[in-house]
Amino acid sequence: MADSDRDVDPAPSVCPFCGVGCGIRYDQSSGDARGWKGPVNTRAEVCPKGAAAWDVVDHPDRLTTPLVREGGELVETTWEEAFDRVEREFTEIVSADGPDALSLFASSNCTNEENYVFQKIARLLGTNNVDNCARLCHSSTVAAMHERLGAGAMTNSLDDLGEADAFLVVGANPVENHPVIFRSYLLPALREGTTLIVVDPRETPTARAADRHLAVRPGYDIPLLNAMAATIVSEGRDDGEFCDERVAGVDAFEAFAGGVDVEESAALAGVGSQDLRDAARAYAEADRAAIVTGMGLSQHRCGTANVHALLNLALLTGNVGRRGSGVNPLRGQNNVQGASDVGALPDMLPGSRPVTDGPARAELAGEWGIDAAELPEAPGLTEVEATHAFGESVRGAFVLGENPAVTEPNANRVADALDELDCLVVQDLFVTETAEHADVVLPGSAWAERGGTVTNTDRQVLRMRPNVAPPGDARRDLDVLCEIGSRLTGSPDAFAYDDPAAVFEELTRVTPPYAGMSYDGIGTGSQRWPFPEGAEGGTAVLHESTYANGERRAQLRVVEHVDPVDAVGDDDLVLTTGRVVEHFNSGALTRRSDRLTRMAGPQRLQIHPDDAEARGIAEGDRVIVESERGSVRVGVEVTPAVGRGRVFATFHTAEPLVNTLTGDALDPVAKIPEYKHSAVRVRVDSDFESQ
Ligand SMILES: Nc1nc2c(c(=O)[nH]1)N[C@H]1C(S)=C(S)[C@@H](COP(=O)(O)OP(=O)(O)OC[C@H]3O[C@@H](n4cnc5c(=O)[nH]c(N)nc54)[C@H](O)[C@@H]3O)O[C@H]1N2
Ligand SMILES: Nc1nc2c(c(=O)[nH]1)N[C@H]1C(S)=C(S)[C@@H](COP(=O)(O)OP(=O)(O)OC[C@H]3O[C@@H](n4cnc5c(=O)[nH]c(N)nc54)[C@H](O)[C@@H]3O)O[C@H]1N2
Ligand code: SF4
Ligand SMILES: [Mo]
Repeated sequence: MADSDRDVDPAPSVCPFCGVGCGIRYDQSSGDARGWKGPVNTRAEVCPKGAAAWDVVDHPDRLTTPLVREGGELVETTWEEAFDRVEREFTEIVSADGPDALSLFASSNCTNEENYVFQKIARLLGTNNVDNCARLCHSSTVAAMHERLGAGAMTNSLDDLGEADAFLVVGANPVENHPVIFRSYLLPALREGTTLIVVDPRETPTARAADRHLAVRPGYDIPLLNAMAATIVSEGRDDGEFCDERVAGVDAFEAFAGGVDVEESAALAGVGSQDLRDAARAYAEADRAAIVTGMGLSQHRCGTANVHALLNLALLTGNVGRRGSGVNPLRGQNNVQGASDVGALPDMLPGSRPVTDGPARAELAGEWGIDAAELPEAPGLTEVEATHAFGESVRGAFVLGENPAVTEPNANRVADALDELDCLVVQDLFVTETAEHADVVLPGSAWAERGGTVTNTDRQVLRMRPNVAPPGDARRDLDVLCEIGSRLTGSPDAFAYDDPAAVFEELTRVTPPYAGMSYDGIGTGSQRWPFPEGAEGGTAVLHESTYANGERRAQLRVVEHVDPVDAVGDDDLVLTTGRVVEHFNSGALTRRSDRLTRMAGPQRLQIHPDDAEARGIAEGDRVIVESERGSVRVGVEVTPAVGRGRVFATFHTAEPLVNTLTGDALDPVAKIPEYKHSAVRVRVDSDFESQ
């Protein structure tokens, strides 16, 4: 399968998909991608996506030359003309409306170095309008954990999770979405007797592996988690010693918990009260219990509050700061953790320090040779807020390695918004659904065509290495961004890096958790943040004697249920969206792999047999699914696994475009969209039947 025109070098690199960070590389004997024994996939194991990763690299649809829009059409052009166009149009926008009229979408699919350079462009231009799609996945988790514990990241390492006596998995489906974590880190513990409790509306493959499955009503995790906390408190199963030493606000929380009606809360959450109590006991009785969490909790208009309610359980039971415990958000893309660590966020400088933090501003300005006063101080727009401002306060956007036309909520609105821009620049591997709206499309580099570092879900910084040169005239993302930065800011010196290692060296100086790391030191292993001197390889378990914010105690928090935004009428069903193992996010990459597409089969709306029957829907029918925002046509799979009153679809396809159905409501703190609760009506597509 190797592209015969390109020389290949099977240097160890990192899988471009999920945040597990498996080591993969080109394998000459098979002409395909293969795992190598990396720091995470220590036996060289990979999942079906990792195994198919080469399909993307030498795919015939790859962009091999820049494109610009002329007379309404995207036409091929030279790099010089493409760069000139970006420079001219963005400079005009900045002169007319100021730097905040630009918005930069960074990429969790790109390296730390690329994201660092990208946010440097924004900030040297004078705007904090830079964000990455961590916004769409764990921004709520990060907000709650950062506030309560001082660090928005997995509290524990994958290695020590296996020591847990119980796993409480809330709103995550690691069997499909973090397969190597499930198989290599969780499953061995389950085989040794660790209890698995899963809270998920659907009977997912993860739920099927569970000892206890609470099929929560979508959007009703707070009553469920509060009732678990109330059970723990009323039965005296909290860890008094830990609460005395490491927790604050215990009395107020216990008073609140005393007032929680477990029966009523369980009914509201759609689960049996006995099942709920048993799950609470199983979690609290375990000597070590680890929470694993994901999108089912985070992607709600009450995402941050959801995570606050979850953190209460860990604090009450003393399951923080010890091996085999903690609160562990499994991160999305291979570098969603790093993109945020290095400052591709509208409110944070590198190192998760607020854009208003005086010492951090001074440090960054010193490194960049500017006056701290030149750095923008007002927090910028988050991704979804930015699309709401397209054509109004935002006139130009640069989208690096993201496909918002498919992945942002309320897709009809997003498509219109993209067209409202004076200038949209997209840097990608393919002419994606987003690139179809662009004025300039820049051909970037795939995973196997770059060097640099990514930070995986358990805070390990890993190195990618090029296996092959980019195809045709495509260029390495970092080289493209440095040229753009140099032209837009008029400071070529600020972007004159010899290689990714030079960028890494700079970023370690201004990103405190990465201080002391080195490119050579990482080698084919990893360095984990925080990385204090003497802690070999970094710190596995956070919050051991003090929390990451230096505090000895973390607060318990009273959290009240928030009703979902969409009211659910009598004939409505609740749509939740999510993932399957074979496809990745917008599907821009995996839909182009024939083997993955074959394995996954066509997109299907899952519907319960009772709900199907009530609507005269049978297996294999095509249906129209309609929300207040729009409608899609899709085939159905009739299955009890989805639960009564609920339907499920993935968002991996452009046709049907499931995000046509989702809404614009945002969590007030983290600005994460409501992807997991939309009221929809479903009916047979009679046009289709009659065809
Ligand atoms: N195969 C594959 N792997 C991936 C990805 C992919 O697209 N495909 N994407 C990567 C990315 S970017 C991310 S962020 C991660 C996400 O990984 P996960 O967090 O596992 O993602 P989801 O499948 O979106 O959602 C998890 C579960 O939440 C459940 N859920 C829905 N609503 C609720 C609710 O109200 N409460 C609760 N408790 N659960 C609910 C869904 O049924 C679903 O099973 O995966 C990463 N890995
Ligand atoms: N309904 C619904 N919608 C969701 C979610 C959900 O659960 N339900 N989940 C949300 C979540 S958690 C996330 S993270 C987002 C993901 O949203 P996106 O980030 O928009 O999705 P991806 O498909 O990962 O987009 C990556 C793009 O980058 C390109 N790309 C990949 N690698 C490279 C590279 O190395 N260089 C360059 N230049 N380009 C590259 C790909 O071709 C693709 O077009 O979707 C969100 N949308
Ligand atoms: S588990 Fe994630 S990182 Fe590992 S091979 Fe699969 S997609 Fe890639
Ligand atoms: Mo994500």
